[in-house]
Amino acid sequence: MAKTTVERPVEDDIQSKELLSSYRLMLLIRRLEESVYRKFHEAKIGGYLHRYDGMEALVAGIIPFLQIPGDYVLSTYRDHAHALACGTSPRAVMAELMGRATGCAGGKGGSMHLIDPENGFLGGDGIVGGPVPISLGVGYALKYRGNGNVCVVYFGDGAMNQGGVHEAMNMIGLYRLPVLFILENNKYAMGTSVERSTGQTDFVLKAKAHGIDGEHVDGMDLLKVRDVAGRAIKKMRETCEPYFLEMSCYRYVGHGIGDDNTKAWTTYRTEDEVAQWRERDPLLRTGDYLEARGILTPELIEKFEAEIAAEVEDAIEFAEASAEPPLDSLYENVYSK
Ligand SMILES: Cc1ncc(C[n+]2csc(CCOP(=O)(O)OP(=O)(O)O)c2C)c(N)n1
Ligand SMILES: [Mg+2]
Repeated sequence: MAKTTVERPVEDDIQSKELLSSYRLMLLIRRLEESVYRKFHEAKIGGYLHRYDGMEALVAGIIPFLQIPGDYVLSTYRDHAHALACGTSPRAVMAELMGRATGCAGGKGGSMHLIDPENGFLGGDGIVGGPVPISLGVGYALKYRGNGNVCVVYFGDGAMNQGGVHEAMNMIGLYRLPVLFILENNKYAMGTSVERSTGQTDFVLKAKAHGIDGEHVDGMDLLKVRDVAGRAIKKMRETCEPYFLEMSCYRYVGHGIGDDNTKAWTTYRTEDEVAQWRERDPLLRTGDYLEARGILTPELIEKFEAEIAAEVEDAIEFAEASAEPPLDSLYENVYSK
């Protein structure tokens, strides 16, 4: 018997395509982070690094809504995902991690300082809370230009205890600048839980104290993130107002590469806690959602996995074959001209 095809509204098709592409982006981020862990332990990557495993929906559900060029993204040191979501190639990310001249910061930034202004990514930042005062300047410039552009700034629950963050938020609230705050509430700042570091654990209330409206979002749910962020960004373009999203999320591995990734629960979180959050993995949940609707199939997952494995391998080969920055470039780009 011939299969009957169900007519679906065009919006459904657009939504399906977007969801599929966000799913693939999350898979790329996860697989790249896993490869980065291996490469660090092979001593191919030096310095330090922080992974985004578990938090992928926070970039895959927001950054695709941005208009680049025009909009900007600022991130913390946990920034590989943000660069990839902005469109920085896996080659340029991997080469930067390996300190090569072909990296997106010319091999001088490393993991915490990926940057790609042409793709709207104004960089990661090793200073906890550092991106927020920068977003004040970016937001001011965007308001001044008046093109309806927005600046999305990512920062952590620990960063919310930094003085400079509140000074900047005060001014963003005062000047009504188009800054979208994405508070990555992954429950810990290194090994210190939110409950042990602040008397007010509701971060939206803290934003409201600065005259900035906001809401809580389940950051493990790609659809919810997309829904809230899509509406917020659309409104911000019309009103040129700041907005604040507290994203409840979780990092699956240790704080950084020095915090044993395989036994991250031994000191400050329990194995049970990690396992419970693993059940809410945004990749699995989005995959299940798409499979249930016939948008994703096991064959397509296999195809994505194969393509991504090749992309990551290509990035590694490219980085390893690239030269380190020449010694006489040491003083280049120290100051802007
Ligand atoms: C100004 C400053 N103080 C302290 C540190 C050391 N430090 C690095 S990461 C970190 C924890 C930040 O936690 P959070 O803001 O929740 O971000 P997460 O790592 O959870 O993404 C600290 C204290 C730093 N890099 N900068
Ligand atoms: Mg945190």
